[in-house]
Amino acid sequence: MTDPTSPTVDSSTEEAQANATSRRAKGEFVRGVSKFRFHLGEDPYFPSEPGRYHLFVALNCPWCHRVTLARNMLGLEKSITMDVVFPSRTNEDDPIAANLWEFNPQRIATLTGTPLPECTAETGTGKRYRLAKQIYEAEGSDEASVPILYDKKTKRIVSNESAEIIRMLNKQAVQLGSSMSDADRPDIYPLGDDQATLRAKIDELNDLIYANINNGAYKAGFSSNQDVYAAAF
Ligand SMILES: N[C@@H](CCC(=O)N[C@@H](CS)C(=O)NCC(=O)O)C(=O)O
Repeated sequence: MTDPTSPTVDSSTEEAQANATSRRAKGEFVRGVSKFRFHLGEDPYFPSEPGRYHLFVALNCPWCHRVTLARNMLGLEKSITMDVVFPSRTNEDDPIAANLWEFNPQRIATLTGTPLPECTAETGTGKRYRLAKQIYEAEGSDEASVPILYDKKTKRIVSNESAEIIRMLNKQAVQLGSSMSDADRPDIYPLGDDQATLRAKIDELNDLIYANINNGAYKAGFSSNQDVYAAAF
């Protein structure tokens, strides 16, 4: 079997990258392209099996949010395990670096003065990494984002692109071990020939929501130039 080194990229789920370097230099937030784009159940390296795959998420991240919603709606909570990072990233005094997602169930939340019960240690890789970035580093990647769909068997990242993760979970729900009957489980991206119009509508809405709402918050919030901020806002 070929080692999965050439992921297939679905260009419909990303921002235009033209002149990204100069746009960034002018203060614009230009989201990079997610690099792990394998297809669960289609790439022979990643067959669909119950209990094999794992998600790393932040509950306050809009991209993770849609993945965790899909996992629940499709009855995959038991067959796809999941770890949750602390909702604030690492501080300036972190021994590795600031602004990274951290698995730290002991970390105290400023607002409550207590740990957060939903936060977990990292249990997917077997290494108990403290930082999501370390999961990428093990693959030679400099990315650091969540969500991550991870294969516990091969210890490889399958995908870090939420729109594609959702479609894969939907398509492979039965093979992945959904606890719901076919009658009860919603089909959130119907693949039948007669559903082409609905799929086109979902894709169109996803492009609109991705660029203007989910990523829109970043384009405004992370711009470092007032005019760029105003335009994004
Ligand atoms: N294309 C990704 C975007 C994920 C993303 O940007 N996640 C943010 C959290 S809301 C993140 O982890 N950013 C940290 C980074 O990119 O270093 C997806 O939709 O899955």
